[in-house]
Amino acid sequence: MVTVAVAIAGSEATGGAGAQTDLKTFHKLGTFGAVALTCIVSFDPKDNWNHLFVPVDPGVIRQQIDAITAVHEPDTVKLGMLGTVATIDAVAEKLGEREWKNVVVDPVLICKGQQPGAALDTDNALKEKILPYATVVTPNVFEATQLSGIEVVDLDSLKEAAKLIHEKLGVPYVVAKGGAVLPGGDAVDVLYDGENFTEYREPKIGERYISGAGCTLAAAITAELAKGADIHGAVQVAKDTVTEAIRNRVTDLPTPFDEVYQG
Ligand code: PXL
Repeated sequence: MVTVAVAIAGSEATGGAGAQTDLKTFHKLGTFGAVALTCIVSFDPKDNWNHLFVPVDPGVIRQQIDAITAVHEPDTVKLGMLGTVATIDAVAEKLGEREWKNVVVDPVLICKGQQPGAALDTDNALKEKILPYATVVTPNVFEATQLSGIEVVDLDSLKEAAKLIHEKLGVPYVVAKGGAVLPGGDAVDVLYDGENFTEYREPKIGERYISGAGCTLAAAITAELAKGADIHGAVQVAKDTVTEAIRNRVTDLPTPFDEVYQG
């Protein structure tokens, strides 16, 4: 029988990040992907590739989730960009209506181009209404700093932040991504499972920012959990998958970033 993996995520039109990348990653790892779109992001070629952001009507988000759950009865979902408090409310309501075995939350905080004033509200709503449903959360350095309240500057503080997020916000598994941001030759991500830390490291690749790496990692964890992997195995496969997608990245774009490719 086919294994279904669900993403509740935003569209990033150029195909590097968001729902497009979630689907490619689900497919790559042998799962059947379904998506409920939360918002539509267009990088603006006339404005330094800033993000143009349009939320999907909360009623339409509910309808999409209802369709997916009625057709597939999935038990594993990834949450990507939500973007507004109204979206968070709709998604939280739907998450609460049925049992999910694995809820992987990529806590994408506000993106460029949204109203800065909305950031705090969205962050707080994510913490209060979405993270209680999370079984896994995958913050990057910036998000780990925001969620833990301590500034992440190196591997030790990344680990400390992961532990604090587990303890303060009650998320069973925290995958804190140092990625290419922290000092050192390796891109190091850390899993805190409530007792132990596991490090996943690979040599850093290239010099440019790569769009879609975080989405790929969280989507790959989701696909593996949907197939029945345990969390340590899922994060290892996800690290391998994102490293390969970075190696195969799309380069020579007019943007100041490259884009991951899972092909
Ligand atoms: O990579 C984070 C991300 C997630 N979701 C959407 C995005 C982005 C970044 O551009 O546009 C829809």
